[in-house]
Amino acid sequence: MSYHRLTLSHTLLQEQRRLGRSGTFTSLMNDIITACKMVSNEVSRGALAGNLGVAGSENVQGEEQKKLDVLANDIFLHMNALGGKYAAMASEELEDVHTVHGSADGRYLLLFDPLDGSSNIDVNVSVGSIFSILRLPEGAKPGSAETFLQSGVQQVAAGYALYGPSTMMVLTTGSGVNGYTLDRSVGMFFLTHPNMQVPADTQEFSINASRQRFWEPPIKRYIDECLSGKEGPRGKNFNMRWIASMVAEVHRILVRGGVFLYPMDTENAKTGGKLRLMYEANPMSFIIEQAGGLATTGRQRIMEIAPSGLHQRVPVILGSKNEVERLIAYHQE
Ligand code: AHM
Ligand code: MG
Repeated sequence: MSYHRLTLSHTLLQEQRRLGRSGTFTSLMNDIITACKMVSNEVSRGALAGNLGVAGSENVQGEEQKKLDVLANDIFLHMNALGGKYAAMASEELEDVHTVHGSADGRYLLLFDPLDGSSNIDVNVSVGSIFSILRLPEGAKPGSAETFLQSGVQQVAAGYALYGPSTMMVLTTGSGVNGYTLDRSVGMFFLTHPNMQVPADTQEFSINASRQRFWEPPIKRYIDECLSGKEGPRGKNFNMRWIASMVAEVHRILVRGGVFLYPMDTENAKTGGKLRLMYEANPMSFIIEQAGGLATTGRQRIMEIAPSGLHQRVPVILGSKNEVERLIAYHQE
């Protein structure tokens, strides 16, 4: 029963009191929560609201935008500008930084992927929103892309909303990871998954196997060994999952362990990989590390990458500690 549980807003208030903070962060988190509830509503209404299908436009990455990509982006921009606490925002769907007008005292920066995994929308499979919060550097001019180019270790908070059979919000502010479930009847998120932990070992991996012919030797080796099961060098059988929705994939790993790979391969090497550092890889790495897992490119800790651009792409390997360590070792050999 949800009335015996803490709400997300209450846990934020508790944290604010514990740290003696002014409430700015709590207020900007409340705007994100509202935005996610609105996106959840649009996602769940689907075809009834005419929300499926393509928008007829392309984003900065040259990808075809879905109607819900555009709608979710508009919701995020609007709701998060209202509080005036952000100096600027950056989105997967926007080429340039979006300066928040009338926010002279805005001290934070918001990065987001408003609807991740959007190839799943029309087939009614889970999608999500991902966000990352940074501080506006002292004396920096809001509105320049350079202010956003901070490494992942500088994130103040990161989280995602998962629009699945239930809508969930998973959040870290740097002291563990908590998961909340939306109770639609009262429109509030309740704490249902306190202190989420990624198990150190796993027998489950996720990778888009259609790209196998492009993989580098360490990835080929790792997957071959998993596939050879009990009789192979790992001495155990592995299961495989691929949802094509990073939020759903990371959520599964937080709940029952696993390893997620979207590596750089010979085909995507020219762009550095597929997933975007600033609003996909960094926030997810922060969450996974806070839950006891690891996140790497194979050659470098993702959160230590010095970003070179707002839409930079990177290889991503994350999840259960012992598997990710094994993958790092294979890359070093
Ligand atoms: P998107 O932000 O355009 O939706 O792309 C990111 C998504 C991730 O959620 C997912 O892991 C990956 O792209 C799936 O890629 P693929 O279609 O190659 O399997
Ligand atoms: Mg995305």
